[in-house]
Amino acid sequence: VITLDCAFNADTCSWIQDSADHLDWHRWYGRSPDLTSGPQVDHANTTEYYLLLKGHEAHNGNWTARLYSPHISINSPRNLTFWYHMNGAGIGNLRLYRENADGSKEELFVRKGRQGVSWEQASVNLPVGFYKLVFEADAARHYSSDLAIDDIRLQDGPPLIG
Ligand SMILES: [Ca+2]
Ligand SMILES: [Ca+2]
Repeated sequence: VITLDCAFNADTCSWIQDSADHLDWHRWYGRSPDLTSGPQVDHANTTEYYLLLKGHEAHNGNWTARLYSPHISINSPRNLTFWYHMNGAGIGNLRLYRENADGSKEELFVRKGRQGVSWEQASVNLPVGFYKLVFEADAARHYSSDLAIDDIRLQDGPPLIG
């Protein structure tokens, strides 16, 4: 059984950092290092962890950080929720897409630029199929561009089989 659920408080659960991209997400707690972007606390408003893209690391051409799920089989449409924090003048893009076995991709969610001061919840429909999910983020500037995600949860339904 595979779970996509993750609060990032102990580790990244089943989610895997891509080693073929340019940089990694950081598991971080408390205030993000950029003073004009990023969250103060994780989504649960605790001293626990979230996942952070450090904008000053990311702003170098089209540098991205990706996070992969394991292969999953979705046999009937499912709903995935997660929380994101995108507050800063230099915020780039946050994408969630599916990557199929043949390498083709389909975007499921995208936000571009500043979205407000608070954590916001995303609700994404996962289509039927066999694929990996990929979170991908970048930065528009090297400052004011820290971007965070937290609390991924697959909503009601049967356990996932890889
Ligand atoms: Ca958390
Ligand atoms: Ca990486």
